Amino acid sequence: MGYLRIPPQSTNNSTKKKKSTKKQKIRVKRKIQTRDAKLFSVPTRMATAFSFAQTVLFSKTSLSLRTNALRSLTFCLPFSSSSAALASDKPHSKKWRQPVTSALELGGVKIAKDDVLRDDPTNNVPDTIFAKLGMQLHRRDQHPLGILKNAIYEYFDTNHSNKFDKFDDLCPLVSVKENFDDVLVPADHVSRSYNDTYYVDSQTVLRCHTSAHQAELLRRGHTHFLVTGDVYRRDSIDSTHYPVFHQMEGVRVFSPEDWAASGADATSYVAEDLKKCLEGLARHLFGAVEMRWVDTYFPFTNPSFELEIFFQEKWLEVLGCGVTEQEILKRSGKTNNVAWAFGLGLERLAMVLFEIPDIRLFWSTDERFTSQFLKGQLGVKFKPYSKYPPCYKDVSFWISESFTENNLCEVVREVAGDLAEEVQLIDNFTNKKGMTSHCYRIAYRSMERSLTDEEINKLQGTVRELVESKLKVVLR
Ligand code: FA5
Ligand code: MG
Repeated sequence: MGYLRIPPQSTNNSTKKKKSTKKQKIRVKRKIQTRDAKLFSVPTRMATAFSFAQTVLFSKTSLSLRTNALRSLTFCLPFSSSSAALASDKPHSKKWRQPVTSALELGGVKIAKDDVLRDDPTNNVPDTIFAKLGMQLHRRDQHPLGILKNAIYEYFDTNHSNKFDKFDDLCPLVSVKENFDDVLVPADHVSRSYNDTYYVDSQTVLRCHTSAHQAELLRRGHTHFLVTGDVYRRDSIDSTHYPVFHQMEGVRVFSPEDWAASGADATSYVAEDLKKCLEGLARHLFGAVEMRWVDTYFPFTNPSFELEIFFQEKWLEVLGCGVTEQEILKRSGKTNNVAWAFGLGLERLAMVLFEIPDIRLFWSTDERFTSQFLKGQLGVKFKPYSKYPPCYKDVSFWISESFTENNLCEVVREVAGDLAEEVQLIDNFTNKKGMTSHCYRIAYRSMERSLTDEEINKLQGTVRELVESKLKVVLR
């Protein structure tokens, strides 16, 4: 247990230094804007900080669309996940969508593409997202996410004598009730907006967190469980944010006899157990790594915490957790119990564990990536096979009232797919007439090949057109 680490400034070279100062300035704003900070949580960065000073060595090889959140995703036909296939130079509109062949079968119900990409005014799911539905990276034993999931299972099985029930194929299409109401997300909470969540129709969403399954599993009588799955969010573009990522939810329900002998009140007992459990998990996975707890807010837990790990010269948020709100337990008939819950960001943990520098890599089908990971092998560090040069393009415009950064990122992703590496606000001012101008820098970079000028110019041209037509902004 220790000290609050202040991330050092980059000192590599003068160009870098200049860039990082600028970045830092912007990052303050972005931190406020990014989903991590705003979706469910509002971190109060006043946390207890700690680090694992000693290295602990572990040897380990070593649809009805709207029905039941527990419907499982039984199989899916293979979709192409290559960025080239996802990149489109056509505008973002249902008419222009690239055909994604095939259908899914979810919990025994066939889901056609049109069931998810509906002609409903509330539908904001693009093709690129539909193409990821059912990929289930977390169920592949040779994929970093599958390897990580299995390692976490191993930790819980060992420390809790196989008590945790595991679910990893629950359908990602859930009702608004399951995703939000059942976990007490207020009616006016930002996470419910079309700007932040993918809606299939006004009552159905692509789950934006695995907490969507908490209430139903509790109602079904589960008291110890882990739910792993793909989750979907409209979000910013950078190396640690992707619109589809994976979470693992953990819930443990305690009974009065669990805390009675401790002398502590139930909430403190459970909060302490939660932190110990997650610190133990971190040691199991990482051995020595610098971490800190941050107090935060979630609608479904109180108190609430986030765990951050120092990675690539920054604090990286890897999970949210807390003591479950009593109302959630009450609704599932557990009036005498207290529980903890957590939601791990699997990509974030895997990035630290395998030293994977960019979240897009998890979707790579390039053999140079996939061949580096083997079932059960946690100790592997990813060896970058190449670094192709990025290409930066700026776009400036007068924003409209309805402009949001997430909408811009959605346009960029639609056009450039995984070639979009980062979208960053680099200039922001308001003139005397009250008009606000934003300038965004888009970094294009392929992880697999060099991009040509012609290709980038074409992408940027399409981005500019769509930004103007779809986002109702005036290009400068
Ligand atoms: C949640 O989603 C809560 N449901 C977690 C929770 C569960 C809290 C149970 C309390 C009890 P949050 O929005 O902070 O919280 O996301 C959890 C983790 O998902 C983050 O810590 C981060 O590791 C990861 N994450 C969030 N957004 C992204 C993204 N766009 N790309 C990759 N990982 C992300
Ligand atoms: Mg968060």
